[in-house]
Formats: sequence, structure tokens, C-alpha cells
Amino acid sequence: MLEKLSSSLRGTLEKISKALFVDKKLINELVKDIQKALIDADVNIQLVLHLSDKIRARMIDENVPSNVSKKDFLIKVVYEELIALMGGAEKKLEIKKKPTVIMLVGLFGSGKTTTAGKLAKYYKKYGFRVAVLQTDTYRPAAFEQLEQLATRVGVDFFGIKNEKNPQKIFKTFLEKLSKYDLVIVDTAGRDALSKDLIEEISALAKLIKPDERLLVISGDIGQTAQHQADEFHKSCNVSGVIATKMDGTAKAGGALTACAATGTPIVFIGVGEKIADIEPFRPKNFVGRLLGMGDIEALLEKTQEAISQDKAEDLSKRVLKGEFNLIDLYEQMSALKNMGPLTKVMDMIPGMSKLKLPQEVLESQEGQLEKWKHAMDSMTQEELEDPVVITPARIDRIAHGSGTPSADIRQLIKQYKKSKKLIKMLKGGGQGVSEKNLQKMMKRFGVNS
Ligand SMILES: Nc1nc2c(ncn2[C@@H]2O[C@H](COP(=O)(O)OP(=O)(O)OP(=O)(O)O)[C@@H](O)[C@H]2O)c(=O)[nH]1
Ligand SMILES: [Mg+2]
Repeated sequence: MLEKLSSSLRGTLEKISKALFVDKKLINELVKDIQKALIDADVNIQLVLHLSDKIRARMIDENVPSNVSKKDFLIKVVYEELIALMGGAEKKLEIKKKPTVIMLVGLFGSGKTTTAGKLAKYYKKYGFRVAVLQTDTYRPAAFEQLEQLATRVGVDFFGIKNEKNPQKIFKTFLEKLSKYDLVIVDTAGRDALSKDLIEEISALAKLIKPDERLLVISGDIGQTAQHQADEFHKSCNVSGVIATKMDGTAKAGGALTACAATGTPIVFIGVGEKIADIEPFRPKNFVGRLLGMGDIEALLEKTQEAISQDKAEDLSKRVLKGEFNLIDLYEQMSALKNMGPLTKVMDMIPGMSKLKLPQEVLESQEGQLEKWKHAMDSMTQEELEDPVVITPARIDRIAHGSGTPSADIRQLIKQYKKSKKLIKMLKGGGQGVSEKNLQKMMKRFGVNS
């Protein structure tokens, strides 16, 4: 799916990583590449221009966090803007109320009936009791088509063969359907969004009161999906879109971005004719996959302003166990640099939240960080994990390897020892930190409590 777009975008990212530095020329080149890739995928030109402007503006207006290279930052901006183009946050269908009712609407051949079967299988897999209801009295053999799918999937099917009134069908099964967790309602389509179709859908929706009215759109119509999504949204108030046939069309990007632009979230995508060929649509994962960046999350974590909760917890646990090494020190320092994080770490250590580190301490460490990072890049794993092994001879080796003065490396080790001592004192407090230890520590930092 979207192989061409994917390979073009990957090529562009490779260009960034190979570039010596990020300048205006590179950004312009990158923006041009992305424009071409998106236009080839049938993305609307206005959307493409908007995305280009956003990337350029953000590279000018935003400060690159100091622990992130400009290249990584550029990749992050591209990634985030592509996600926004695909609709931003994920909309998850909630199956909480019993029964949750999903009504599928859309034009002829868009994939409603197939999708009803796919959704039934998808949710059955998660342990929901699912039923499908056929209200399409228009297409010949719609009854049999859904009945067969339901049998294959192993869910219950409801429908009345040869009945012409969709509302009557629903009323007939109203009570039986209330026993299911999820009811998926298939409806009739038309060639175009005619008055006839709008009236039928509106009346049926009024009666059924579905929790979700999902518009099924064929992805191969590309950016013209916008018109369809708009029209359906206006007349039937759809709550989400399912884009089908995303396999085997070069225009899938156009359909996705067009639907996203209408403000209606895309909830699922159909990626093949088989019953299992459906995926929840998560813009973040989708773009990540498109760009081929398995470790994009790691990159983003690095660029996050604050240390993540998990990391902070992990660090504080290790600190309390006394397993504090140079990597931890470095992480702690970078966290400090981005302000606030160490306070977060401290909040998790009993008693520590009372302590406020003086500004000078934070600032003096800041300037060292970059040098220390270089030095640490030249250290072995053993040295990082157990800095006691760093002898003067090793300091010289690290200094040579990293181009950092030996004095800075000695200072790093001194800082490490100081931090370790501090932590020992903390541990000395038994369960938490005693008031006495806290005062001692504050004195050490020149703070008067
Ligand atoms: N390749 C591919 N084909 C699909 C996908 N979803 C549906 N189809 C095919 O599209 C055709 C039409 O699907 P239906 O489910 O019958 O469409 P419908 O919206 O119910 O059509 P009407 O009942 O006529 O309104 C079928 O041949 C499906 O196999 C998909 O995700 N990928
Ligand atoms: Mg159908």
C-alpha cells in the first residue's frame, strides 16, 4: 500500500541524514521532494502547500532543543506535519454501551457489505458478541452476501429476504439485537448521493440511533473523496470514515488526506479483499510505517522537553537501588537541561520533593553537558556502567578519542562521585529521606532551609 509515496518519502529522509548540515537550501529541497511525492499520490495541492508552509515556518520559528541535532529536529517536524495531514490524533471506536450500533453508509460498490463482515471478524476477535443486520433492500442478493460473510466469520446474521422496507427489518429484530455487544448495520448504496439515498439513510438513522455512522469510501477515488465526505457529512452527519481498497491504488494518499481535511476522522482502512484485510487507522503509526522509521518514537522521546514518566520512574528505582552510573548521570543532566525533569524524578523519591536545587548548580552543569557527551561517546560500556574502572591512563585515552580536555573528563567523574554520594545519603534515610539528611544535603548545595 502506498509503496511509491513511501519510497519517495524515505528517499527524502535519507537525503536529510546524508546532508552535512541543515540550511535553507536543504529545507527547500526537502519540501520540494515531499510536495512531489504527495502530489503523485493524488494529495490535494492546497493541502500540500499548507504542509510545505508549516514545515518551513516551524524550522524558522521553533527552537531546536539543545540535545537534538537539527537534522533530527527536521525529521521530527516532517513526521509531525505528515501526521497532521492524515488527521492527527487517532479516533478509536468505543464498544462500551450494549449494544453499540455501527451503521455503515456509502455509495454503490464502496465496500460496505464487505466491511460489515470485516468489522464483525475484527471485533469478534476481541471477544465481543457481534451481530450483523442487513437493511439493504436495494441491491439484489445483498441479503445472501452478508449472510454468507456472517457464516464465514461465525457471527449472527439478521435480515428478511424480499422485504422492501429497511425500517421494518430493524424493528423486527430490535429486541433480539439488544443482547449483543456490537451490532453492525449494512445499508443500501446508490450511484451518487441522491435525495433518495439521503432520505433513506436519514430516516433509518433516526430510527436506529446508531452510535457511529461510518461512511465507507473507496480509496481509489483519490482526492475526490473530499467532495463525497463533505456531502455525506452535511446530510447524514457521519462520525467517521472507513477508506477501503487502499491496496492497489496509487491514489490512497489523496483519499486519506482528503477525508482528514473534512474533519471527519478515518477510523479503519480496508487493505484487501480478504475478510481479515482491515486495520484501525492510526495516523501516527501509519506515517511511521510510511517513512520506514521503526525508531521514530525513540527519536521523539529524545526531543521531548521533559524526561518521560517511565524513564523517570526507572531512573529513580535504580537510583534507590544504588545502581547509579554515568549514563544515568548524563540522562539526569540532559533532563535538567530541559528544565523540570529532575524535579519530576525527585518527586518520586520520598522526601525529595521538598528539596529545591539552586539555579547555579543547574546552570554550571549545563555548559558541561555537550563536552561530557563527547567524552562519554569515547568510553567503553564497562566504563559507563562502572566508572570506578576509569584510571588516569584511561582518562587520557578518552580525552584523545573524544577531543575533550582531560580536565573536563576528571570533572565529569568528580561530578559523578558527588552525585553518587548524594544518593548514598538519600538511601541512608532508610525508607525515605530523613529531615536531617535533607538539611545536610542542602548545606552541601549551599541552600539554607
Ligand atoms: N481490493 C479490495 N477490494 C475491496 C475492499 N473492500 C471491498 N472490496 C471489493 O469491492 C467490491 C464491492 O464491495 P461491497 O462490499 O459489495 O460494496 P458495497 O458498498 O456493499 O456495494 P453496494 O452493496 O452495491 O452498495 C467487492 O468486490 C469487494 O471485494 C478492499 O479493502 N480492498
Ligand atoms: Mg452492499
